[in-house]
Amino acid sequence: MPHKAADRIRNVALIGHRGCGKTSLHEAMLFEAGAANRLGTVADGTTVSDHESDEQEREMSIDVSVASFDYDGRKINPIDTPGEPSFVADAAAALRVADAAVVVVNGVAGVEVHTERLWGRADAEGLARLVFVNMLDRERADFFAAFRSLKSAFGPHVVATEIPIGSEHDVRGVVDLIDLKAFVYSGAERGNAEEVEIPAELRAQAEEYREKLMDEVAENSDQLMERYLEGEEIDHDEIVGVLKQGVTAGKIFPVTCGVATKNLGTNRLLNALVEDLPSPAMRGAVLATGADGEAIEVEPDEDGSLVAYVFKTLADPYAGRINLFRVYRGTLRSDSQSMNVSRHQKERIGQLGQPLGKELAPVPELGAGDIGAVAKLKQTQAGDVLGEESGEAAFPKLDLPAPVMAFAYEPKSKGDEEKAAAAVRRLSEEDPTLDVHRDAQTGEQIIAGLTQVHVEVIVARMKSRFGVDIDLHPPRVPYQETIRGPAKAHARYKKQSGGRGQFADCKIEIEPAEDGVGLDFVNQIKGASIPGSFIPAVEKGIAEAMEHGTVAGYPVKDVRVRLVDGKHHDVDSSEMAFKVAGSMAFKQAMDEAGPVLLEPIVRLTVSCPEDVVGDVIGDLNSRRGHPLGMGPKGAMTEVKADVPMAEVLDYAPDLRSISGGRADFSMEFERYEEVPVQLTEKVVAVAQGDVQVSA
Ligand SMILES: Nc1nc2c(ncn2[C@@H]2O[C@H](COP(=O)(O)OP(=O)(O)O)[C@@H](O)[C@H]2O)c(=O)[nH]1
Ligand SMILES: [Mg+2]
Repeated sequence: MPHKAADRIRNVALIGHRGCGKTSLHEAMLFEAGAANRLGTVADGTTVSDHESDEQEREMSIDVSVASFDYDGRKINPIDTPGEPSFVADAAAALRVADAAVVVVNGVAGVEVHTERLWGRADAEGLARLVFVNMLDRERADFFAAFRSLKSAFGPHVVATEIPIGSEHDVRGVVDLIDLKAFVYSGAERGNAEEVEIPAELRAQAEEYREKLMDEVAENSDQLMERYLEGEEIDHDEIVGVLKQGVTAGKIFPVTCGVATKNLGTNRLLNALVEDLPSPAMRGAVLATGADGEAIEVEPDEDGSLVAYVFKTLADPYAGRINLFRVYRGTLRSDSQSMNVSRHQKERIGQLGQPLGKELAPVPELGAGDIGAVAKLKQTQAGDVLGEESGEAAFPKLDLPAPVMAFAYEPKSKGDEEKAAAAVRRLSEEDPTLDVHRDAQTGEQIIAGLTQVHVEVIVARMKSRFGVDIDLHPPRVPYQETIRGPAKAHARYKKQSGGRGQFADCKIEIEPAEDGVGLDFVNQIKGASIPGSFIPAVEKGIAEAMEHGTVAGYPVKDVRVRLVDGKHHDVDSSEMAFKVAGSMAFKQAMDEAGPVLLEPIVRLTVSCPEDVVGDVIGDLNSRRGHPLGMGPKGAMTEVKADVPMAEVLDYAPDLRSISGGRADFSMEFERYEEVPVQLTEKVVAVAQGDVQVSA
């Protein structure tokens, strides 16, 4: 079996806010295309995509999931992604390897917070986007309201290619605006669509929306525009051809609709993937970095030298490590030799697989543009590139939030320490937003993730996959320190205790630097007051001093340090001495430079029933929260606020009791802010061990 050519493939990531129906739509596409022989449901835990036991229990996607199938002579690789922000790494990875995104929108709520966030990520990756307005059968679902929310969020080039027939429990089908044809659906079986006349009451509306569609399409071709304005009939293939060019260029965003759980509109979505979205060949070259750091273009040429990018690593306790990858250039073959060009390690490629959820069907080869899986590579992990020695290429790192929710942990049974450490290490291979380390100050083992849910999922996986039970301690707030003004310091380190002495002397000036800089070290030594070979030691001493600030021992961020002068001794000076002097000078200067404590602020989005909004906001105010506004979100009200992380470390049970369990929330790290003075003293006291924190 030869591989599919790059012009016959569609790689599409399903993205959207949690619960908008991505997994259900993924399932319906597989079912309609004949790749799954029943229509599984999220409630029963029977979908191809959510195959992990914890995904089924939580009724929520956690890992990216790929399924490949043939449809209309194409190979379609739809990638289901988690909408929950705790697992954004997988959504980001999917968007990296897709050529287009299917943006799924809840027909009741319209555009939600993470619809916008993920749209932005798709935009940054330069992807074509097509929208599917789902859940039109639900009470209060309104296609046109959702469509308006899409236009107001994403601009005038969002354009309907379909409108629904009927609404809420009475939704029956769709009108295709390109061909002006109507389809109704009965039951959820495969092939449930039947073409009918456009219902009389929808004719005028269909004409109106078709005109809007044609205006947008014509924008993308002068030649078509001219003929369209002259009133000429434009045929299907021509409209679709121009539409696809516009979609590929990110200049037009078609909106389709349906009901995933009733397989309503899925056949038309499959056709839209083929007709409206680009193949890897049409998308063309992607940008990467060459061996010498130069920008290179990687063309989807199946005969070129291999470039395959690994976008997800799964730590399966039985099958070992499984890597999901996309071939960008060349052809990867089963049972071949390859090279991990990111780590400069040879890799033996065993059996390649074509994924369908957790199943891998063996395939002999995968060509440029295609997506597949391979088990048991020795060194390779997500982010790495497989290639040939000659064809080195690297892709930019994914832009992911920092793991700020840090918990210390301990195994429940003594003696399980090694096992626990091995389990978290394996799980952190799967997840670039997980940080596991030993705290240098306290010696505790730390698991840090994006949110509490994120860390809870990891703890549950340690138990279910690796058989280790751990206890989490209350999370600790990752405070930081910085300075607010300039200062100077002069430090001399001198020891004369018989034998060879120690001598180093340096003068520094410090000042606040821009956000995200960390340490900006500037060497302004003129002449040889400090020999060049000792300068790195001074910088190292300063960097070490910055690991523990003078306010409460937290890491110091964003300081510019100029080394302006110093002295040395021909015999007694050493790197060691200059490191100590650098560190002493920094501590002195920091004390004089208006040092402050910074705390992380999270953005909290609470979705709750109207009648508890007052209580929710009152409670957030008492947590030093800064309300950002509220508004209706479908049947619920959404409240947003920026709140210090220290005040919401254990928010879930409190929100549950305020709302009687009817509210939901998510939080994401937003920025660092100065801790109010009266609270700084408390944090300092705790950090110095004078006060015990109670859980
Ligand atoms: N009524 C209705 N329910 C749906 C539809 N699509 C999904 N659901 C339900 O909505 C819930 C969330 O769906 P899911 O596919 O897990 O959403 P995801 O988080 O985007 O993957 C599940 O209980 C689905 O059964 C739909 O079109 N209509
Ligand atoms: Mg899902």
